[in-house]
Amino acid sequence: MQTTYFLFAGALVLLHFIATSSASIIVANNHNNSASDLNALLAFKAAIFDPQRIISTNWSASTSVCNWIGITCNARHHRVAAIDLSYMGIAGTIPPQLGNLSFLVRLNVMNNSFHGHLPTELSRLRRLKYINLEGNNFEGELPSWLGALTALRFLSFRDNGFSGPLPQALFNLSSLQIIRFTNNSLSGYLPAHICDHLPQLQGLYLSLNNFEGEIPSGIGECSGLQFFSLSYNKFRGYIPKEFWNLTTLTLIALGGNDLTENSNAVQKVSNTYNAITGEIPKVIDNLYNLEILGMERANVTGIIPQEVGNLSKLEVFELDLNRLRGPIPLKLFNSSTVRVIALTENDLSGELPSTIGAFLPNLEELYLGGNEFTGTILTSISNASRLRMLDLDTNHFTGAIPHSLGNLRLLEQFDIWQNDFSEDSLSKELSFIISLSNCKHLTELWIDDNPLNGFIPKSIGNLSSSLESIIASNCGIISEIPSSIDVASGLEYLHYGYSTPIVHCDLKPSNILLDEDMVGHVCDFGIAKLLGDGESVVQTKTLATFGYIAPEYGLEGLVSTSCDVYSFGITLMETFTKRKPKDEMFTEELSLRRWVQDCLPDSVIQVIDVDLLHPEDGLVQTKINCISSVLQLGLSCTTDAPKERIDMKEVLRALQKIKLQFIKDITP
Ligand SMILES: *[C@@H]1O[C@H](CO)[C@@H](O)[C@H](O)[C@H]1NC(C)=O
Ligand SMILES: *[C@@H]1O[C@H](CO)[C@@H](O)[C@H](O)[C@H]1NC(C)=O
Ligand SMILES: *[C@@H]1O[C@H](CO)[C@@H](O)[C@H](O)[C@H]1NC(C)=O
Ligand SMILES: *[C@@H]1O[C@H](CO)[C@@H](O)[C@H](O)[C@H]1NC(C)=O
Ligand SMILES: *[C@@H]1O[C@H](CO)[C@@H](O)[C@H](O)[C@H]1NC(C)=O
Ligand SMILES: *[C@@H]1O[C@H](CO)[C@@H](O)[C@H](O)[C@H]1NC(C)=O
Ligand SMILES: *[C@@H]1O[C@H](CO)[C@@H](O)[C@H](O)[C@H]1NC(C)=O
Ligand SMILES: *[C@@H]1O[C@H](CO)[C@@H](O)[C@H](O)[C@H]1NC(C)=O
Ligand SMILES: *[C@@H]1O[C@H](CO)[C@@H](O)[C@H](O)[C@H]1NC(C)=O
Ligand SMILES: *[C@@H]1O[C@H](CO)[C@@H](O)[C@H](O)[C@H]1NC(C)=O
Ligand SMILES: *[C@@H]1O[C@H](CO)[C@@H](O)[C@H](O)[C@H]1NC(C)=O
Ligand SMILES: CC(=O)N[C@H]1CO[C@H](CO)[C@@H](O)[C@@H]1O
Repeated sequence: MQTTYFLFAGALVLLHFIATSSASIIVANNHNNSASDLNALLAFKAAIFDPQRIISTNWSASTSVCNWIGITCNARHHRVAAIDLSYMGIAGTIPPQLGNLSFLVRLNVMNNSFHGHLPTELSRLRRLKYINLEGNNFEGELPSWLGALTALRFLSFRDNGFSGPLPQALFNLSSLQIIRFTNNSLSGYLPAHICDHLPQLQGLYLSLNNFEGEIPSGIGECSGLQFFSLSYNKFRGYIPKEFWNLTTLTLIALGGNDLTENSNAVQKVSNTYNAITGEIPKVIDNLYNLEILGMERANVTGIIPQEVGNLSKLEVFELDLNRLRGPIPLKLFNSSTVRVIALTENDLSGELPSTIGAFLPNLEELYLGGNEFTGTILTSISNASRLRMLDLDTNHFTGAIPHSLGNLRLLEQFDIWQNDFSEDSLSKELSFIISLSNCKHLTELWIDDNPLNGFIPKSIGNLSSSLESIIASNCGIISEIPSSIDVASGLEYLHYGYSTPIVHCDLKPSNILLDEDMVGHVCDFGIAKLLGDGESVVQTKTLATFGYIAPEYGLEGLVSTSCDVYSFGITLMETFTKRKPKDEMFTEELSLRRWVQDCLPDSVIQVIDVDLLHPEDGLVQTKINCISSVLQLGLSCTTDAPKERIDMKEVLRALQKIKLQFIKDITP
């Protein structure tokens, strides 16, 4: 009997050995894990398409699953607790066997190409706290079994193809903190008592779906809500007044661009493109942690309440495209935190406060265009020294534009067109533009439909730095002439385009910017001068650049439009000889001008930059003739006596003639 027993036990051992021998290594190496973890992951491996062969080579049955890439086991049971296959460039489906990973707490397959439906078996994952399926191609309705995942805290299906309504059971998951369904095809209504069983809810992200109906007043019960995102849906109606009681709200991103929730410091109310109607309630002051208030196109009306001044952390205040009326509360201009004030396209009115800018140390963007504001634009605006964008267009501002705006070193864009400025104050704009020369970042200037806009370049480089590349290019001289013409016509406009002539005073190649289309623009009005009524010459300190400066300006400080003509002539000579006036070959006796003069016309080839000639095209003589004419023009621009110089109108005509002649000569 005893023997028999022994034999039986031995047979059992043997049987066991035989049964497991094919998988013996697996069992031996995973003896701490349940076999079902292994089987589940092997089933997962089989369901994954892995072009980079990361999973297929790493998930080897000869090592413990706990050492597999993307797998983390818990310390106590050595069971699979987390799967993180994010950003692995893999595709495939989630197999039902994954529901056997009964210790699974985290599942993250973010940013891959998984597709298909979620298997019902996942409902068995009672320990699951974190599901991140973002950035895949999952589809189908949101399963109601999600309601069985009672430990769930974080649920993100962002950027997938889920459709249909939100399952009611979802709103029973009392541990849920984050629900993120941004950018799917979900539809239907939000439940009236959305928050009743979600005491922990911190973030609700539903932007970029097809939800409709009203925002339920029950939202006011989500007393811990910090992040709320509903934009790009079809919501209608009022923002419920209970909403404004959510003093914990730190990010209410109802906008499509709400993807920066990585920081708790981001605090935002954004309500872009909804048809929510109503007034901004006074309880706005409860939102004392609010940093961003964005309600563009939310169809809100009423006035901006004084309480906005209580938002002591406010950084971004965006209420464009609404129907707000009345003045802007003064307190909004007394904020040390605010960076953006955007109120374009409302019916706001009144004057801007006389201290505007004085108490806005961090203001970078101020958009007030398309309202009914009146009064003058006050010089104190330049106290907002970080201002980059200033948009005041389409209002009823009058008076002059303050020169102090030139102190706004960071200004990139200034727009004040379509206001009620008189002709007189418009001419004052010119001196204003000159004052903007410090604004090195200025790329857009909208004052009026006047061509001075063209003087502020959208540059990619300037003439001296791109000279070489142009010359190296096959364009040869044909591109030099047009950009010289651009510059000449710019100067001609400065000199004659207005009742008050402007003298640039510092024309030189490095102040000519070429844009993408190789169109030349004059820039750097740093020392430009406005000639007053009837004045043709003013006396001033000399600040211009040696070598390009007209003698009467350099010696006596006499400024007239002829100074620009002189500088232009030197610039022309430099362009076509590729010699700077300060080149070491020049001396007191032999200046660039003198050198050119001595060689014209017979030895002109000695001064021409040979790189312009490209002998291979057989047009050398034509080009020499053309450049010869240009250099002759340069000489006419640079006579010592200003009275003997031609003016910019003549320069422009001459250049155009040279160009036409050249085109005629090279056209067969
Ligand atoms: C199994 O668990 C023991 C402790 O219980 C540990 O020492 C051993 O490393 C584990 N083996 C594997 C393969 O995880
Ligand atoms: C799998 O990847 C992990 C983590 O990168 C690594 O430690 C392990 O050695 C790899 N195993 C195999 C068999 O390649
Ligand atoms: C795992 O899951 C599959 C499919 O859901 C099931 O057929 C199987 O019995 C489960 N158990 C084990 C131990 O693999
Ligand atoms: C929405 O998700 C899709 C992928 O499902 C992605 O291609 C698209 O860029 C996303 N849209 C936005 C606005 O993020
Ligand atoms: C939600 O929970 C409540 C109370 O526990 C229960 O009465 C209700 O049936 C649940 N609803 C769903 C859809 O699970
Ligand atoms: C807002 O909260 C206050 C006090 O916390 C309460 O008295 C008031 O009724 C609430 N308002 C709404 C609309 O829920
Ligand atoms: C804005 O609200 C008004 C009044 O509630 C309504 O008549 C109008 O149609 C709304 N506009 C939009 C674009 O929803
Ligand atoms: C908000 O502002 C109003 C009016 O400016 C003021 O009376 C009120 O005390 C402020 N509330 C808080 C909480 O600071
Ligand atoms: C703005 O702040 C200044 C300086 O702190 C203060 O003198 C002024 O009264 C404030 N204005 C408003 C409207 O709060
Ligand atoms: C604001 O600017 C004006 C003029 O530009 C200046 O006189 C004044 O001192 C500035 N005030 C502050 C508070 O910076
Ligand atoms: C023009 O280019 C030169 C050389 O790159 C540079 O030193 C100069 O600052 C530039 N001028 C302007 C106005 O950008
Ligand atoms: C679908 C998707 O989100 N793809 C992104 C995955 O991550 C890489 C690298 O971060 C991105 O370049 C892809 O756009």
